[in-house]
Amino acid sequence: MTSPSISRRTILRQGGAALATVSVLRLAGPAHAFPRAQDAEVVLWLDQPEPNPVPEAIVRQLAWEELDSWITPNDEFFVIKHFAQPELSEGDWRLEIGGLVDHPMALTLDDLKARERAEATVTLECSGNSAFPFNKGLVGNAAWAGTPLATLLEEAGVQADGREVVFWGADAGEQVWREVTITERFARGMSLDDALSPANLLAYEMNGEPLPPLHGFPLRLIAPGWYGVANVKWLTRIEVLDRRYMGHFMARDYVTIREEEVDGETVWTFTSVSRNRLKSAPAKVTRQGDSYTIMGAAWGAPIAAVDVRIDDGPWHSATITEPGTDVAWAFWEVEWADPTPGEHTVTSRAIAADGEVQPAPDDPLLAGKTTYWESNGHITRRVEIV
Ligand SMILES: Nc1nc2c(c(=O)[nH]1)N[C@H]1C(S)=C(S)[C@@H](COP(=O)(O)O)O[C@H]1N2
Ligand SMILES: [Mo]
Repeated sequence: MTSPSISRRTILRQGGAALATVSVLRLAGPAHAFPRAQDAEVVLWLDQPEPNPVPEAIVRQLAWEELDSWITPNDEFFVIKHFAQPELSEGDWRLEIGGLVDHPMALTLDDLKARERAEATVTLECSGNSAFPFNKGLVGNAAWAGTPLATLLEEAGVQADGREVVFWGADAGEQVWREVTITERFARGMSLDDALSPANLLAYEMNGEPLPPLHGFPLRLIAPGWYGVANVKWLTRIEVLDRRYMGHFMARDYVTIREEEVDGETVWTFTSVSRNRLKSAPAKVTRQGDSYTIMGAAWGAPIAAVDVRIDDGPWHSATITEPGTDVAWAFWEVEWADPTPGEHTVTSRAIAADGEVQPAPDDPLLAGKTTYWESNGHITRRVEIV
C-alpha cells in the first residue's frame, strides 16, 4: 500500500488548490495497452475522487489516470472488506465441503494445488462502484489461478435435494436482525446450477503470486461474470443447502430496489446483486503536443463498440485497442481533435456484442433504482483544456 502510485494519488487528492497547479502529469513506465501514451502527458480529471469516508472498508481503488496495463497489478487492485480482515495461516487452514453432499471433505491448500489447475483472466467490479463521488475506481482485471469448483462439487457428490451452494468467508461482524444481535460471517449463496458453471474457480493465485491477504489468502471464489460481492474471499467452507441462503449480503445488503410501473401501478422489486452489468468509463485524457487522446475501459459483457461524446455533442466511435473477453475488460481510445480551451465533459457508453447499450443515467432502469448498487449508467468526467 506504499506503492508509488498510491502515494502519488494521495498527493493528487489533497484538494483543488494543488490540482490547479499540477493539472498535467508525466507518465512514467511501460504502457502496454495504451502504447501511444508512452511519452504523452496525462491531463488530470477535475473531478478527482472525494476523500474515502470508509477507509477500513474501501482500502484501495484504481487511480484511472494511472491505468496503463490490461492486467491490474496486485498492489493497485481495489480492495473491499466488510469486516476486520481475518489472519489465516496456511497450516491451520482447511476448506470444508459439507451440507447435502455424500462425501464431506476438509482440504488443505496443498490438496487443492494438487488438483487440476485452471487459469482465467477476470475483471472484478464492486457493484457499489461509481455510486458516490468517492468510489470511482472499484474495478480491476487480474489473472487468477486455482482449481475448478465444479469437479470438486461433483466429487463431493451433491445429493438430489441440493439446490444452493453457500460460500463462507472467515471474516465476521456484528449485525442486528430485528432485535437480535448476532455475529454473522460473510457468506454468499448461488444456485447449484450457477455454482456448477465450469468457469468458477477456487483461486489461490493472483497474477502469478499467492493470493495476497487483502484479496482472500489462502483461497477465494472467482465467479467470472459476477459482481465482486459473489467472489468470496478467505473462503473456509462450501455448503450445499436445499433452499436459498438469505444472509446479510444476499438479502439485506447488496439488494437492488427498483420502482417500476406495472399495469399503471407502482411496484418495487428487490433483487440480490448477481451478474455484472454492461459498463464503461473514460480512464484518462492524454496530450502529445497539440493532439489529445481519450482512453478508457469497458466491461460487464463481451464488448462490440464504445462511443464517446464531448460535452453535449454527437457520439464518436472509439477504437477498441484491447478487445477483452466475455469476462475481462476491453480498452478503447479515441482522438480528440482540436479541443477548445476551457472546461469540457467526457462521457462514454459501451455497446455489447448482443446489441445491448449501456444505459444513460435517465434510463428508466436506472432512474427508478432507489438503491445505489449496480450503477452502470454512462460515466461523465470533467477535464480542463488549457
Ligand atoms: N470474505 C469476504 N469476501 C468478500 C468481501 C468481504 O468483505 N469478505 N467483499 C466482497 C466484495 S463486496 C467485493 S467488491 C470483492 C472485492 O474483492 P477484492 O477486495 O479482491 O478486490 O470481494 C468480495 N468478497
Ligand atoms: Mo463490492
